[in-house]
Amino acid sequence: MNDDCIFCKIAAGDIPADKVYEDEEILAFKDVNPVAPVHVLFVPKDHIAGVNDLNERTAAIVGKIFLAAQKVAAELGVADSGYRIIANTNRDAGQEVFHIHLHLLGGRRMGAMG
Ligand code: DGP
Repeated sequence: MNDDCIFCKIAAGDIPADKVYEDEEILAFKDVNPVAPVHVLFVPKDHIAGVNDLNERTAAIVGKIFLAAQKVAAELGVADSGYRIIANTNRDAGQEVFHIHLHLLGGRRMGAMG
């Protein structure tokens, strides 16, 4: 737990969020500023600042998050229509919250990358 981290506080239950999935290691909740009809954030409960901070010990959480996202995409009805999973990393990608998270976006047609 990082005391200055908003997603650590959400994971600890200190700040409310609209949760859609939770297990021992992962929490998923609706993005406060959705850019698509389905916009869910997946975070590990343990603090990792971003993709650049993953290592051999912690990388497995990303696969687990993809499995959780697969489940949530099906539950929210976008598994067949399609969805996008994004991990913004540092300034050029516009990362705002430095607790690693994957965005699950779906429910509308999205343009090409870039
Ligand atoms: P980024 O770091 O750019 O990948 O995006 C962070 C996202 O987190 C952004 O879309 C807004 C969302 N967000 C920031 N603070 C909160 C919060 O307190 N609650 C929720 N549900 N979402 C948040």
